[in-house]
Amino acid sequence: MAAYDDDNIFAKILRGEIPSFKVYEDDRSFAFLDIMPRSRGHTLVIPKVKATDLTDIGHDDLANLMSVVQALSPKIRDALGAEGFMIQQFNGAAAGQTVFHLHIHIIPRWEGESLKP
Ligand code: DGP
Repeated sequence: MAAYDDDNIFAKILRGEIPSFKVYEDDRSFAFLDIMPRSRGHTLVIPKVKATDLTDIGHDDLANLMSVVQALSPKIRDALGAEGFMIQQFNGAAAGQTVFHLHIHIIPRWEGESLKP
């Protein structure tokens, strides 16, 4: 696994160097709308600690991150009137990861509505 790159896009978003549409923030995590949404309200949740992927974060930080995902997901679903939500997370370029700061996708879903490509 490559070393964490301080200039990855999400690190720049965390530092406020690149704008984002903030959905939630606390002292350990940040959530914002995905720029290439697969459905309305597609949100990314990231830890503030430097972690390239799931293998690069401590248990306590991961537990905190997933607690935020658990709390935020139904709120996003209900705010949008969605009927469900998908959680996705990619590790490594071969698996489809394109930004190498750990992130969890929350993708709201509606019955019969296809995901955007
Ligand atoms: P992946 O690494 O495949 O899990 O996907 C990264 C996601 O990050 C992808 O859905 C698009 C999103 N993304 C990439 N660059 C930006 C950006 O500058 N701003 C925002 N809000 N999202 C981004």
